Amino acid sequence: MAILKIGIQKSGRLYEDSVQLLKECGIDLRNVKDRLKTESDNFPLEVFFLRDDDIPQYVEDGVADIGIVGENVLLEKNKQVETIEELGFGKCRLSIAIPRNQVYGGVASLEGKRIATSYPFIVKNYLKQHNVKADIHEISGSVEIAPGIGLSDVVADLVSSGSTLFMNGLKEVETMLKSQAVLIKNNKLSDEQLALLNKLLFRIRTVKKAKRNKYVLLNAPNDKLKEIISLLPGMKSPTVLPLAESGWSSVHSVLSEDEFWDKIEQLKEAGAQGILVIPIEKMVV
Ligand code: PRT
Ligand code: ZN
Repeated sequence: MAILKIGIQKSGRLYEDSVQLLKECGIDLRNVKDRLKTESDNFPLEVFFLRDDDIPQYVEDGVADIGIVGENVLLEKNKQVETIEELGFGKCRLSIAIPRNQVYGGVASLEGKRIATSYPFIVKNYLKQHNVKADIHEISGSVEIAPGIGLSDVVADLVSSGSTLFMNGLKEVETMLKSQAVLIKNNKLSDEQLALLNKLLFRIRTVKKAKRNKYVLLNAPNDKLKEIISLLPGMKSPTVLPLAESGWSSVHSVLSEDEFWDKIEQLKEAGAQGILVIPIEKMVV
């Protein structure tokens, strides 16, 4: 029997969401805490808990067949693996930041500067693309304090809310990369493993789709029904049921997150009442 081995982060920012995603895919994991690896009882999946930096290498070597890792780490490590799905969590950007009191003069102004970063490979490529020569200082953590202690002039670091930069007197001036967690795979999986991976991918996409959509229930006066229905996409067409009160109907449909607020406003304007919005757990299309 084939089994799929997945590498996920042992602890840190991607850990919770990675375990949660597997759970939402209906994959039960035993004793997740403080283990190096665990197996699922109800899916042929073995889970390895690793440092995020090691995941691309493990997947390239086939020690793990697939893995969940940030695109920032993936690009930095530059291993021979294939990205198969964006997972929508662990979102951040890799940016250049300079002391807040300085005026930024574009990428060219980085010429000759000392740049502190944990991402030397990505930064080197970025500078090369822009024909800029700078002095890259690789440090493994607390990059944001480097200018304050005189170690560098600027930094290239991960940013999400921006508060770490702010608290250290820095401002973000260039975004080199937008990143999120992705699912990666080894290049030489067997047919049986690929079949398992497809099964897992189908579940992941089903969960992702559900998260992007909401189930909407509303009451509509029958004379406005046509207009209200025209606003709703639904999976095929909306479900319309008569209400006990004559002249009114209940309309059920699915709305995607992107258009959600606009549509709700339009529906209200068109005469919809008692609008209920319900999260969807799984969405198979
Ligand atoms: O132990 P291990 O090596 O596995 O973990 P780690 O310490 O290297 O990584 P970890 O857990 O900090 O991050 C794992 C991954 O989460 C990263 O590789 C990114 O893909 C993703 N991610 C998303 C982030 C952030 N957001 C983030 N904000 N990783 C780090 N940060 C740090 C950033 O370095 C800076 O220090 O958070 C600070 C900035 O946050 P804001 O909100 O103040 O801007
Ligand atoms: Zn790490």
